[in-house]
Amino acid sequence: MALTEDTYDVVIVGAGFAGMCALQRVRSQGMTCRVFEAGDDVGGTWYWNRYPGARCDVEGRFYCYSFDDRISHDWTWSERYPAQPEIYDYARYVADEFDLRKDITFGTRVVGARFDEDTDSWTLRTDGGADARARFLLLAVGCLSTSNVPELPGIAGFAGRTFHSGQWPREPVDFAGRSVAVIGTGSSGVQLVPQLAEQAERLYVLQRTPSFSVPARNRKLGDTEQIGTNPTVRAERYQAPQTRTGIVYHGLDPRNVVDVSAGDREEQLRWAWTEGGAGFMQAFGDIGRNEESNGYVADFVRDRIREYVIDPAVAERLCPTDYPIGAKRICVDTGYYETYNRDNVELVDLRAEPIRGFTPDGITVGERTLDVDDVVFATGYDAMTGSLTRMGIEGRDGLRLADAWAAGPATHLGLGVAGFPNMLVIAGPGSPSVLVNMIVAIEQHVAWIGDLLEYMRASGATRFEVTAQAQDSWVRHVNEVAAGSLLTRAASWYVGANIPGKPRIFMPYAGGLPAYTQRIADEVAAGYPGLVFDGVPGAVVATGAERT
Ligand code: N01
Repeated sequence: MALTEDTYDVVIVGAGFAGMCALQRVRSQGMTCRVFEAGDDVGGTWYWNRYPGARCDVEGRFYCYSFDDRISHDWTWSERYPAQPEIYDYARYVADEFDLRKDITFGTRVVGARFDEDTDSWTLRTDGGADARARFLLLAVGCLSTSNVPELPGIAGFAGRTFHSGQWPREPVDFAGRSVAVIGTGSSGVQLVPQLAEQAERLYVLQRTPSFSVPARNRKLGDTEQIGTNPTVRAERYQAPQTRTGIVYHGLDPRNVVDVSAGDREEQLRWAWTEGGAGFMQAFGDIGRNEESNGYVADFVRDRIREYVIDPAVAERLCPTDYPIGAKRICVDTGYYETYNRDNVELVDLRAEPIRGFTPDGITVGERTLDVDDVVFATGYDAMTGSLTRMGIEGRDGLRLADAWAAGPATHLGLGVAGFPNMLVIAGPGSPSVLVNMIVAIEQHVAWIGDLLEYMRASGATRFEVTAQAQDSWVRHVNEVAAGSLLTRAASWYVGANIPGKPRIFMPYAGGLPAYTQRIADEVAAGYPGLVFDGVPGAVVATGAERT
């Protein structure tokens, strides 16, 4: 039974970058809004991921809002790739500038949401008892927010400390003099390993699948390289949404790798490697599409690994060989491969020595037990759907989102879900989200959603719902686009392969921002043909055709 049940126009779940942006937008439209956030502060990913080395792999000048000049022009990034504390500070700065906290309930998790057909509204249950009702439900829970901690035998009996990269303690953790195991070598592990190697007495890196990683080439930024001081930097931030990834890169060669000479290929890849960062994957036009081209680039990176790592056997174990480069999210590192040249670091190849279980003092791999004081899980997330399907969302006729998505997520344009009226997902499955600059993706969705709510206010509609036909058609398109790339060729979290039992569906939209932007603009221009408003198809309203 609810202690209180307040009523709002909009309830937003999550106060990360998506939730904050959405709150500011709906407020500016004169709507009442309440945000529920499980953490004690704003920031989302950048609130939770406080692990040593946590850093953005998008340059700061692109990793900031553009919807209001104040919060982009007045902010200064100290480094090319800002570290977690600075991004968290930025989130707090934005919250202060717009006085966002007064509409956010912190330390409160939404544990149920039910659509009421009689009132066209959602009723939310929270673990704090502060329940709420709202016409619209906006889900801003993040794509990588439900941590994956594998169920390994004996873990409950392990006497040491355990951590997950995405639930890092707020107070600093001291690893000095300790024997530490890191499990996982994705983006989080690749960032953690060099830092932990500096602190710990002994570091074991437990690798199941090696990652391709590109050096970040991080550096300090000067006063003249900021959005507020440099017109070129500013112009590029505003140009970013028109690019494929939401980031402006320079010096890219639009030609296909297979169409250039070996000399030109080497020169361009060396240049991109020296530039550093994820832009390496854009060095040529077809790295993500053509297997042969991709192979050349993967060979180039494997050669760099062999250069960096002194022990040839270790270097070979660090070389990915069974998936195309980029099919798992490319990692961006500072000193990752070089760390394996340290005497206190050992790479444990779990393919040769699988984890058999935990003892009170360590981890048994293959035929030996590693004595460890601390275990750091860098084992990733139940990505894109985990936080949504665990929230107890029930749409029309009691349909549970977890059931509706049992065979994989299905959305219309990555925004709405058939059977779940008045509910919108920000940067959810079926949208570019994790494949592009997340801030650009978020701002785009928030603007589209704001326009939809305004359209409904103007037309007096109280309910919208995605049609099953529009959703099926979008899901087909998302799958077709993914099949035309190499992205489906790895057992990645993009396809849910990291979570036992999760359906293998490629979840984000791989067509790039321009195609997606055009598609969602077309939907608006055509009067929302994929939606039904108060029982009337949007296309009928738009064309003025007779209502039946
Ligand atoms: O997680 P991951 P992440 N036994 O899923 C291994 C973003 N991000 O937190 O590949 C042993 O990529 C797993 O092995 P395998 C970014 O989008 C960004 O690192 O499944 N190992 C893998 O090595 C990124 O892609 C930034 O065989 C197990 C690792 O754990 C996403 O978040 C920084 C295992 C998980 O890698 C997720 O990255 C950090 C098991 N049972 C994160 N289960 C930046 O901006 C899993 N693994 C830089």
